[in-house]
Amino acid sequence: MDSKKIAAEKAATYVQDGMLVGLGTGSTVFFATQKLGEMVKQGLKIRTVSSSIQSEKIAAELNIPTLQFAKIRGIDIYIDGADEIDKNHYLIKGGGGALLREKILAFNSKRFIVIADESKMVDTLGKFPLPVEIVDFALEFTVANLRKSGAEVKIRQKNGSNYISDNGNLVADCLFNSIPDPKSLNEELHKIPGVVETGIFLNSMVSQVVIGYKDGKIKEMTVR
Ligand code: A5P
Repeated sequence: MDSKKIAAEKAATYVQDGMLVGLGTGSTVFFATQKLGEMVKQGLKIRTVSSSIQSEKIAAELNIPTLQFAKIRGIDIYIDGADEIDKNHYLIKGGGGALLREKILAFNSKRFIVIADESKMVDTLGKFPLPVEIVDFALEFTVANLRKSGAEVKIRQKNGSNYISDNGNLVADCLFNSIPDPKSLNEELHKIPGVVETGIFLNSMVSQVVIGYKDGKIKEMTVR
């Protein structure tokens, strides 16, 4: 059984008629979007806003109504994956490069449901390199300051060039190995001029975590 699919389809059951739904980015939320596509076909009335151009395209192909990001004021439910989830439900996100839009959606949603397979659960964040969106024109200054914070920094590449986010920025993948205090690190990184957003998502943004297991079981944790 696909553990990502199990978690994603469970999250889709929380979507109801009339909701404005935030759709994340990645291979886990892909299954939730597919499920919502089936539900829309059967008559579910929702509107969606996506955390990436890629996700918006997938939703549109499934005939799920999509809205422009800039026009949205509030979201009922936001469904998205994560790269790591620690025991206190802090997250690393942005492996797919969509962290800025993802954080705006998570922050502005009544309910944020994180979906993942069991491999994403960790005691302490940091083995997954933390994605940090940075401005292009101050690249060297910003990378030097990220290194001072203790990270091994690599500028994300795609097809032999720097990866450019949907917002026209670069992504610095910062390997810390261990992030025992995600809240403090997030504050420290935000003090660096040139940092647009970090992939640390505070647990105060998370409503619920749904984990899918290989044996078909689901674990749901209510965070707030
Ligand atoms: C996208 O930028 C990310 O935050 C994803 O939500 C995260 O990388 C999880 O992706 P998968 O569901 O593909 O593991």
